[in-house]
Amino acid sequence: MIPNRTVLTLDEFTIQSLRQFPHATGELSTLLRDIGLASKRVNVEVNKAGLVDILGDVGTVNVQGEEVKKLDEYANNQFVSVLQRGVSCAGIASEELDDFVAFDDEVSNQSKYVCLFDPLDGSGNIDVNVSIGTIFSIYRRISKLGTPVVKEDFLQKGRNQVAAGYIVYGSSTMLVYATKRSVNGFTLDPAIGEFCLSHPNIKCPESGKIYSVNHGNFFLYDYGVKKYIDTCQNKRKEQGGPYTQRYIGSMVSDVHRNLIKGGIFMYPGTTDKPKGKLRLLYECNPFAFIVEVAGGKATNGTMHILDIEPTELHERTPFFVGSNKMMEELEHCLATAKEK
Ligand code: AHM
Ligand code: MG
Repeated sequence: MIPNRTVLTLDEFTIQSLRQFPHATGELSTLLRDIGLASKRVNVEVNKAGLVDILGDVGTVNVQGEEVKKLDEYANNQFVSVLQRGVSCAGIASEELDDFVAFDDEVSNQSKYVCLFDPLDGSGNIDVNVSIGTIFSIYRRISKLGTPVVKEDFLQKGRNQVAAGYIVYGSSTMLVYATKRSVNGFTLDPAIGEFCLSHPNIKCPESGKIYSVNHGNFFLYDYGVKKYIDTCQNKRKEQGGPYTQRYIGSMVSDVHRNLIKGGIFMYPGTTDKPKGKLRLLYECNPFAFIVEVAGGKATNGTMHILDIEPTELHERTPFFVGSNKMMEELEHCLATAKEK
């Protein structure tokens, strides 16, 4: 059988989208192409992870106080160098780096975008061959064109994102990205080394039956979260229950599945870590943007993630994201819960 080669590649798709905006410069398309290129390089290494001596810890500790795996470092370097060599990014901030990096050369200073990313999320899963991912977020800089970018360019609220996306290195490799208009998914065709449009115009189902949370932390959650988990487990059959618990421990895969099938993903605060584990800028904002464009919702339990004004590059936040109806149920539990 001759495979269907008429599907749009990522480049073709972004260029075609440009045609609807005669004044667009194409800078965002170029930036997405660069991200696609870096992710293809990372993908090659991820696929070899079991074969070559790339597993294990580099031995250093990242700014979050966690051990850095070799592949994290490789992924980070790929994204930084591809974007730095490109012409569409003025600077980056990464979960793996203490501070943002202003590319600060004549060409980069003329770029209007900055990019924030988690180069390899869920890296604790590398050694055991479980899906991992890259998450990215793109903003228009607020500092003056022609100058090096500054911290304020990165500390914007999520609502200002121009685009956001993720790559999941799973049973196949997929790149999903959202602009304000739509969310589209592209699967890597290894035969031609291109991301091909496989999931056009992704919509998050209004409701679902999957809830994703680290149950091990159950007794450390607030009463409202416990109550919601209880609700998921006690749904009657005629209400579609009990809901199914699915938690990979790789947020990219967990949220990707729930986005396609309908569901809710939660990383609440715990008694010892009231702000939870996930980073607002590198993990929560991009997913909040993607899921909201797809029709779902994301909050920190009290407000929209996208409305939080960040104060630090590496700040964390409790995170709840998913299908509208499930989010409504969660919000009801949080609002009516009395601490017990
Ligand atoms: P990482 O950025 O160090 O990989 O951590 C983020 C990951 C998420 O992908 C996942 O949802 C979460 O950590 C799982 O954490 P836990 O093991 O505490 O449930
Ligand atoms: Mg991460």
